[in-house]
Amino acid sequence: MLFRSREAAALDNVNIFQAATKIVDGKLLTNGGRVLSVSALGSSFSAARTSAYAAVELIKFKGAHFRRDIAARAEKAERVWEDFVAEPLAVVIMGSSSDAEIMSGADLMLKEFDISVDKQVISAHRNARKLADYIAKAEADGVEVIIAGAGMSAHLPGAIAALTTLPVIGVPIAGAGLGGLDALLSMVQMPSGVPVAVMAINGAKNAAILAAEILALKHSSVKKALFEYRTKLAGEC
Ligand code: AIR
Repeated sequence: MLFRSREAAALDNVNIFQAATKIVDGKLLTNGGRVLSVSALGSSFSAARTSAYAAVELIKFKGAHFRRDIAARAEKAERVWEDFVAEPLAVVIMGSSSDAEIMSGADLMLKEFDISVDKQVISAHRNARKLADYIAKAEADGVEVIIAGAGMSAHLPGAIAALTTLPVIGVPIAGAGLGGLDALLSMVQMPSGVPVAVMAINGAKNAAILAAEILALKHSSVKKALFEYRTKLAGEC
């Protein structure tokens, strides 16, 4: 009677209600108006809406028409809300605001992979207590990887690694004087048992890519973004 309506009703989490119709002499009659309601469950508005409209697209009958904008506003609001509440998966910490320009390379790359990130300026030497408190909170909030950039006697990533078992990626920043070699050696020579993954001097972008590779083990959207990035890279050379 209603083309593929059984198939539509069989979709996961979809219910179809028929109303304002009656069968007379084997024919389905209506006075017009709404004759079917399709509802769907989902883990988000967006998922529910996609399921409901997948069912709607299957149902065909003469004179059928339907609204295409149901829950569209809720879906849009949900996207805004998701951006707002997204807990950071990664944090970028730098020893000084003078490191910000170099470390913005990490920020840009994390954005390209759509990874939510928190940024902090905390010096391991100037405010060790604040660093310890922040790392404890980040860990409790579900952060999964930490990028730390610092120059000179750059103990920031090592100090963070001492406070957590989360993976720590260090970025030695080139400062005046020793050109970053000081920071590189400070970071890379960690004692056995407390590693830091150290990037090249000023290698903030690679730090973000490595962070993405760690996150991609669990987060399929990051894995997809990384794959797309690598494909683009290959096309450029
Ligand atoms: N730094 C800050 N606290 C400890 C260290 N190692 C580093 C910063 C920055 C450099 O010292 O990461 O690269 C100079 O910092 P500032 O604030 O003097 O410009």
